[in-house]
Amino acid sequence: MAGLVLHVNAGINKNAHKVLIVAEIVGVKVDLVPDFEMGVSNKTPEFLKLNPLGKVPVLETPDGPISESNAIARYVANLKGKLTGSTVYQTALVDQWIDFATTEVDTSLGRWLYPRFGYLPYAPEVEEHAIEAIKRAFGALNSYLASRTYLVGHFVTLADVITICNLTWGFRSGVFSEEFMAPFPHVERYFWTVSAQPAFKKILGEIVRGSVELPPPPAKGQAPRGSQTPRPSKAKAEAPKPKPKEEAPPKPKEEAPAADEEEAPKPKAKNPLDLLPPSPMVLDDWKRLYSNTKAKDFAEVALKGFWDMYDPEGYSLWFCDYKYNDENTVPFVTMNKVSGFLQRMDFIRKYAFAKICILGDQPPYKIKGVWLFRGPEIPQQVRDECYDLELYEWTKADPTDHVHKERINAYFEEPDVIEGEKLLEAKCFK
Ligand SMILES: N[C@@H](CCC(=O)N[C@@H](CS)C(=O)NCC(=O)O)C(=O)O
Repeated sequence: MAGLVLHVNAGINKNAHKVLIVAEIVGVKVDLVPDFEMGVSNKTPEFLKLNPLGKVPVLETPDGPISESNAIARYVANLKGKLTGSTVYQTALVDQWIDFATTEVDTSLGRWLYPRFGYLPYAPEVEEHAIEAIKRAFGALNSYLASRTYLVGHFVTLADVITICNLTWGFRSGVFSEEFMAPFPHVERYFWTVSAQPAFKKILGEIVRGSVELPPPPAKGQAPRGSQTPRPSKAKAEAPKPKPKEEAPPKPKEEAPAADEEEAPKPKAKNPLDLLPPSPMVLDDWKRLYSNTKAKDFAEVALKGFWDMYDPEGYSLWFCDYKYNDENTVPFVTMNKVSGFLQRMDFIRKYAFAKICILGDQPPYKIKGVWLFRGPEIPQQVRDECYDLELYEWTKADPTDHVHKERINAYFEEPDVIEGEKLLEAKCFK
């Protein structure tokens, strides 16, 4: 068949993501219009012929255009006869959950978020009503998901794709905080497990939960938005609003930045860490040794190699201990926290190595780790850029201290038990 062309700038547009995830799962090729510019491309006479409303996404098909993201996603799924249920009843259930995700969740989430993003006027009573409506919807969804992995049957359906996409901005923005989601653990688990599946991850990227609720915009007559203090989540009272690119708000009225625009490299200034006196230790050599050493040889080869090459003048080692371990009651949520932290440290990868361990055989799980940084201190840019630092207790390690050295060795080597606690998971930053 002739090609399918999607008019949208897919960047962070959840409606485009619905279509692209379905295309990925069922194996249908969907091309994006190159250089689509929101506010320009969707206002041309040619575009208005495809959708007189001037809204995206629109899919051009050999039979004609289709608008409305749910309908487009359903069309792509139907091309392969997949994802929409295998019996009349299942098909109805898929439709039921799509309507639920659209009318019971998405509409209310929009009323909650869009005033905060500045796209709609703010009215406290509208927000209050929207939050109550989401709680009611989540209450029902939570009971339903208590014994289920997916919304319909035992596999992903179109209902899951649309529901996950509709939920993403609640998590990315932080309004679906751990505190807000606490009464809905099955919705929480459903979101993180389904969104981590390969087709979802490929299109949505790594989702990081915003840890600070966005400030409510001022009602009429109040101080302007910039003068308001963000409302922090309970667990991280001091944490400033995180800045990862993925957490930019969606732009319903204008163009979402294209993926390539978002990733455009900034002009490179000299990193202050490059101005430190040269060190004989080459971090990449250690990272290679770490990665290439077999587990059985780890102590004799990798650990010995590390201490042989470690340069205490040019590098420093730091223990980090999570301050709020009592929050870590669900293993995968705890792991997501660590993944988010390491993701936010990506910019320092060239100058750092770390091993973070999740310990314990029952909740609350402990997060402990060790960082190796270029230079004698935790780099200032890390202190400035990564709000996670405040969530950890930092102690400079003294490798001449036997206890410190053994602790570092254990984190690097990952034995089954560390400091008397079962090692649940270890994550390496290299
Ligand atoms: N219900 C529509 C919503 C489409 C929509 O609101 N699109 C926004 C971008 S996310 C848009 O095109 N806005 C431009 C405008 O309002 O002029 C769908 O699911 O596709």
